[in-house]
Amino acid sequence: MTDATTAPDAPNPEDAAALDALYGDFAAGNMMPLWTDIGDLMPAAPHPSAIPFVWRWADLLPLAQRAGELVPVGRGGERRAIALANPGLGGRPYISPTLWCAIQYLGGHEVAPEHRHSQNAFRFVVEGEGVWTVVNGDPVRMSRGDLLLTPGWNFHGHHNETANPMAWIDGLDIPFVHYTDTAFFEYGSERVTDESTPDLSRSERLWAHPGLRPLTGLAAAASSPIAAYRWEHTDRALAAQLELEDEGHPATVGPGHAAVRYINPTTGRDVLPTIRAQFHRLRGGAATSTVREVGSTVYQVFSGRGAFVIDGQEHPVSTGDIVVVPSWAAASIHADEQLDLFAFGDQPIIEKLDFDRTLTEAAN
Ligand code: 1HN
Repeated sequence: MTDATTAPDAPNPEDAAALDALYGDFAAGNMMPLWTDIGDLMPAAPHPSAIPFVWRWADLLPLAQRAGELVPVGRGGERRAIALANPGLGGRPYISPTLWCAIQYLGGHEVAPEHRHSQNAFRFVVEGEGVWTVVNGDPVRMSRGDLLLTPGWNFHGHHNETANPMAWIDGLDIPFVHYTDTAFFEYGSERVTDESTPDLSRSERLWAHPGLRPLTGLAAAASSPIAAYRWEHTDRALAAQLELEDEGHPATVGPGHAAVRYINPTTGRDVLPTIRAQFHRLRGGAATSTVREVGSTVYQVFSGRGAFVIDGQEHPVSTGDIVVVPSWAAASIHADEQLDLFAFGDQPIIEKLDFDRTLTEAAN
């Protein structure tokens, strides 16, 4: 028999009082013992606070339009950008723990002033035209299906050449930069520094020729020197993969699933040091396997209809809808008709730190 005074795991009253005092002194000393405060910091597998979530373009665009009528764009606010806030992230304007995603809206003839920041950014255009983004003085046309890059610390502003408004999505590594206290910001010119509207930026004229790099640019750069990845090239690359599959040559990542990664031509690696950008095309009726991957990924439907199945829950999607897949969520994509998807994620960070893992679940 044991009693309260002899049980090995029950402290005697003096010990209990001493333990309380110890915990009180830990708290007073800004210390936290591991044995009571590990919380969810050591899960057996990632257990994200971010949840799988879908924002509908049909909801986002009218709200951005209303902001366009009510809220001016200019110095101070800088951008009419409305962040997509993951409901699991406690009211922060983050779509995932590392990524920011916003819909940005620029009315006819409006100008978003120049500035620069250490955060890396890109824009992707699901519809519309007429805006040029000026990156380090180089005017870059923004058109449907284009991926536009603004690597960290490049001055950039946008101007709308037309009388029609335009909306697009922005992706940035704002949360990661915030957690790591690596943010710097500086204002630039209130107007864009070059209001010309060339079809191609100087960066594309120098760099965007397949398999060729200028001999004036042989050093590896952390970010891609190509300011715009044009839809005609992306579309052609994806179409070719599916044609080759039809001809019996292995070219797709899975049956009826063509995919490309946007790359930095100076390294062959991701376009930005913190953000991966890819594009997927699924034939109507095709589906991907169910995959878990460390790191978060955001998709925007460029065209078509289908569904994401994330952790067993089905989310139907159509053009413009934005889907976030948190780290290690089990996700597959199904196409009802040809489904074109732009995707971005934080995998360059994960891979540089050697935290990358993927798990493809057995088909059932
Ligand atoms: C920014 O500079 C842009 O340049 C978009 O369009 C969104 C969100 C936070 C901070 C800076 C842009 C941004 C941003």
